[in-house]
Amino acid sequence: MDNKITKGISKLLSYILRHSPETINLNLDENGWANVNELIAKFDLYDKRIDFDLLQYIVENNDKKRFAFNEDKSKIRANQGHSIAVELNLNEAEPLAYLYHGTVEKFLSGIKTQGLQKMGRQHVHLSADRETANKVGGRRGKPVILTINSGEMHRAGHKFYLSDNNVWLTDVVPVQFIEF
Ligand code: HQG
Repeated sequence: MDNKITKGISKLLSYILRHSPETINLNLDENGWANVNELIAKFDLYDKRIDFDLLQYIVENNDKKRFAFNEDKSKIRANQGHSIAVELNLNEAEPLAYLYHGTVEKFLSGIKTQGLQKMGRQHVHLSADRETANKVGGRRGKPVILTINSGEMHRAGHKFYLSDNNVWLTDVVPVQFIEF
């Protein structure tokens, strides 16, 4: 399967399933699930269409496992990253002592005054290793990696969640838990 085509479709799917289902008049339930047949029928963006095989290929091969089917593959959703309000029933989990956040220089002054905020998303996104954080920060320019004292944060009562595709999520990271 052509990588460029699947990457383009995957980006559009992220947009639809995380941010803007109304663009194609798609219904999501309160847990973020879309009906697969409805999605296939309504998906028509920039002359791009999808069928079940392509959708299945993307779910299975997406580099960050961004999407998941339900058991009988009649429904699909994004595993994390939503800006629209959906209840993902995320698994609460105890983090390792340190997690990482990749960002860029221009955001540091804001982060130093307000800590890490969820900005447009439902959670602050953290990575288990520096390499992943480096990629996340690299989307915006030269990456700056912040080390989060997640063990200490957890002991202080902050909740952490681990998404099905292994992204660590939390509501806010107060500045005292960030090593710059
Ligand atoms: C920054 C991608 C100023 C924060 C990635 C980040 C990730 C602040 C940006 C996932 C701030 C928000 C999420 C503050 C945070 N002042 N700037 N107080 N607090 N920021 O995209 O973590 O490919 O919402 O540092 O791989 O970059 O879409 O978050 O730079 O997992 O699956 O505000 O998105 O995954 O940006 O990325 P985002 P993120 P996907």
